[in-house]
Amino acid sequence: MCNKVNTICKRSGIMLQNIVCRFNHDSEEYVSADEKDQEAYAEISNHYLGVAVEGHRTFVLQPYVKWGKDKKRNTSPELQMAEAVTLINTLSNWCVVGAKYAPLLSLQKKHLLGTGAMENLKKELNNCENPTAIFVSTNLLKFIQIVELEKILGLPVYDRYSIIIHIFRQHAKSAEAKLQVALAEVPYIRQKVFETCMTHNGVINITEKTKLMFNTREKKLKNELKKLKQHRTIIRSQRKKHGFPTVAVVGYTNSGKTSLIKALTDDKSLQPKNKLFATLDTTAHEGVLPSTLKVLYMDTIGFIQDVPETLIEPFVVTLEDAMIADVIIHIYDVSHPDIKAQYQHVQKTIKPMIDEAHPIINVANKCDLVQSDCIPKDAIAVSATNLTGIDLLRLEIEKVLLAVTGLLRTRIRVESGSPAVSWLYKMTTVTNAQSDPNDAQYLILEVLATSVDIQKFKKFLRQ
Ligand SMILES: Nc1nc2c(ncn2[C@@H]2O[C@H](COP(=O)(O)OP(=O)(O)OP(=O)(O)O)[C@@H](O)[C@H]2O)c(=O)[nH]1
Ligand SMILES: [Mg+2]
Repeated sequence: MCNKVNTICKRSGIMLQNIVCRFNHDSEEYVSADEKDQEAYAEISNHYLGVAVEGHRTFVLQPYVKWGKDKKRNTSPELQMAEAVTLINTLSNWCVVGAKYAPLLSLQKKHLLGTGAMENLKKELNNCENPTAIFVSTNLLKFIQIVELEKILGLPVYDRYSIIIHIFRQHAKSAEAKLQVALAEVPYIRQKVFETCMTHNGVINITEKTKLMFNTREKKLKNELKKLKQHRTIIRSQRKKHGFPTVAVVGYTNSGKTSLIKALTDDKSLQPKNKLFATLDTTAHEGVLPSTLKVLYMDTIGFIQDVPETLIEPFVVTLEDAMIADVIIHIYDVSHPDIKAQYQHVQKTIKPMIDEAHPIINVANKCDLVQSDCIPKDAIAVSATNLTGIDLLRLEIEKVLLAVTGLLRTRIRVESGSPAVSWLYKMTTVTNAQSDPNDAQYLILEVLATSVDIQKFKKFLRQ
C-alpha cells in the first residue's frame, strides 16, 4: 500500500543550501572525525537520493528522443515505459498512479520539457489521485533539472539511477552487496553535490576537504570490497583444486536465472521472485550432470539497459569473477516484448569480460509462454518453472564442459577394494562401476578425467 507523504519539495529549498554549505564549508566540524564524515555523508545521501521506505504514489514520465543520435532504435517508448513501471512496482510500498510519454528533441533542457508539455503534465498531475513523486525514466537527470522540475511540479523527482539504488538498497542482504550498493551511489551523490556548487559560469566552487571526503569514502569501500574479493579468490582456487567445473548463468534482470539454477540443481534455498534485481549476490550452487559429474552453477546479478556505468561498476567486479567460469549460460526471457534490446544489451556488456572463444550456451527461457516458432535457432528452449528442456540443457552443458575442460571418458580396470579404486573416486568423477564379467575380483570403472589426471594415476600405480 502506498503512503501519502509530504509533498514539499525538499531538494529545491533552503534546506539544500544549508546542508551543502555546512558540508562544504564547515570543514573542521565535518571532516575531522570519521564518524562525523559518515553522518554528514548519510545526511547528504538521503537528501539527494530521497527517502524510499515510506513509499510513493508515483507518476511515471517516460521521455524519449524523437530523432537524431540519441534516439533509441532497438526498443520503443512503450517498452521503456513498461520497464519503468516494473521498476517502481519492484520497490516496497511504491505504486504507479499515472503515466505520460514525453517526446523530446534532447534530454538536456533545463526544464526537460517545453512550456506547452509542462502545462499538460501539470494538468495530468492534477487529474491524478494524490501523486507524491515523479519518476523521470531516464538514466541520469542533471541536478538543475531535478531542482527545476521539483520547483514547478511541487513533488520530489527521481531518475533511473536513484530508483535503482533504492531497489539495490532494499534487496542487498550480504555484506558484499551492501558495500557494492554503497559504492554505486557515491558517484551520484558526488555529481549532485558538484552540480549544486557550480557557479553560473561553470566553475565548481567546492573545497578540497569535500572532494577528499568523497575520495576517502570511495577508497574505504573499495578496500573493504577488495578484502572480500581476496576471500572469494581463495574459495575459487579451492573449488578448482577440488575439480568442480563451473557454469555462470547471466542474463537480463527477471529473465529467470535463479529459476533456471533451481531447476538444474533442485536447491530449495533459491527463491526466484517476480522482481527486478531480486539477486544481487553471486552465489554458487551444486548440480549433477547426466554422467554424475558435479558442477557449480553461479547465480549472478541481472543486467538492465539505460543506466550509467558508474551504477553497475561495483557489481561488474563480481560479475567478472563469475565470467571465468568454464561455461557461460546466457539466459533470456523469450516471451518478453523487448527481447531484442535485452539480448543485445547483455551481449554487449559481457563481451569485454570474456575472450571470443569462451563457450556460451544461449537459453530461451519462459518457452511455456510462446509458440515454438518464436524460439531462435541457436538457443535451447527451456521453461525453468515447468522444467521443459532442462534434461536437454544438462546434456548440452555436459557436452560443452567436457570439450572445454579436457575431461575424457575413460574405462579403467582395477582390483576391487584396492587403493587404486579409492584414488579414482577421490581424484576423478566415477560415472559408472561394474564388476569385470571375466573376473569378479576386478572392477571396470568409467571415469571422467583429464590426461593430467591419468598421468597422475599411472604414477600412483607405480609407487
Ligand atoms: N512462465 C514462466 N515464468 C518464469 C519462468 N522462469 C522464471 N519465471 C518467472 O520469472 C520471474 C523471475 O524469475 P527469477 O528466476 O527470479 O529471475 P532472475 O533472472 O533471477 O531475476 P533477478 O535476480 O531479479 O535478475 C519469477 O516470477 C519466475 O517465477 C518460466 O520458464 N516460465
Ligand atoms: Mg535472480
